[in-house]
Amino acid sequence: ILAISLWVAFSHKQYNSGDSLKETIISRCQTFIQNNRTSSAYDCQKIWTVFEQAFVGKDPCNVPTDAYDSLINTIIQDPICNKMLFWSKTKHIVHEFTEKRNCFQTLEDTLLGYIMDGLTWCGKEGSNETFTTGCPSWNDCVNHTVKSFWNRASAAFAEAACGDVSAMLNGSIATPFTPTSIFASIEVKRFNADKMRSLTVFLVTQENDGKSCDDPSLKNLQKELDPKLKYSCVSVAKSSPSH
Ligand code: C8R
Repeated sequence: ILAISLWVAFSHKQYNSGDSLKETIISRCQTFIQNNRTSSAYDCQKIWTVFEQAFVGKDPCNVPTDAYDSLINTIIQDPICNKMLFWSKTKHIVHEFTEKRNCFQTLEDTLLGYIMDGLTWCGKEGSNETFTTGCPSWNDCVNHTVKSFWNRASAAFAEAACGDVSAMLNGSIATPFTPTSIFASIEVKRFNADKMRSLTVFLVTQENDGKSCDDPSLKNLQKELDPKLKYSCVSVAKSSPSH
C-alpha cells in the first residue's frame, strides 16, 4: 500500500509539473507526426518553445488571443476542404463519431488541436515556470490563458474553412446554437463565403425527443451566415449510429 501511495503521489506530482506538460506536448506532437506522414516538417521542440513564449512570465488572466499568433503561424496546416467538422456542446459525441471515420476533420484532428486537447496550463508574472494546477478557471477572466488559446486556434480553423463544411450541434440543450459558445462567437463569424460552399448542421438528439431543425437558435445561425452559403440541417437521433 505504501508503495502504491508513493507511486500515486509521485506520478501526481509529475503530472502537475511544467516539465510533464512539456513531455506531454512533445510526445503528442511526435505521435501525431508519426501517424500523419504529411506533417514530418514540424519540429516539436520548436513548437514547445513557441507555445511557451505565449504565456510564460505573464499574469494568467492577461494572455490575449494574439499571444498565440506565432504558435498558429508555426503550426499552419492546410485545411482539408469538404471534410471540416465544427461542433458545439457535442465534444464527446463528435469524437466518437470521427474516430471511426476518415471523412471528417475536427480541430482535434489537426496537429495543434491534437496536442492541446484537454490540457490546462498557465504562467505567472515574474516567473519562468509553467503551471498545470492553480490556474484561474475558464470564466474568471476574459484574457484567460487557455481560453485565449482555443479562441485563437478556433478562429484560424474557421478562417480556413472551405468547400462543404459541417457542424455538429447538441439538440438536447435549450439553445443548440449558443451565442456565448466559441462556435457562435468566433467560428461562424469567420466563415468566408468565398471559400465555402455550404454549411450542414447535424443536430444530435437523444431518441428524437430533443430540438428540431426548426429551433429558433438555428434560425439565428442561418441569419448569421452569408446568404451565398447553402445551409441545411439534418436531425440525427443518437441511437442511430449509421448517420
Ligand atoms: N474548439 C473549442 N474548444 C475546444 C476545442 C475546439 O476545437 N477543443 C477543445 N478541447 N476545446 P463547447 P464551443 C475545449 O462549449 O465553445 C473549437 C475548450 O477547453 O462545447 O462551441 C472547435 O473547432 C472549451 O472549454 O463548444 C469547435 O467547433 C470547450 O472544449 C468549437 O470551437 C469548448 O466546448 C467548439 O467550441
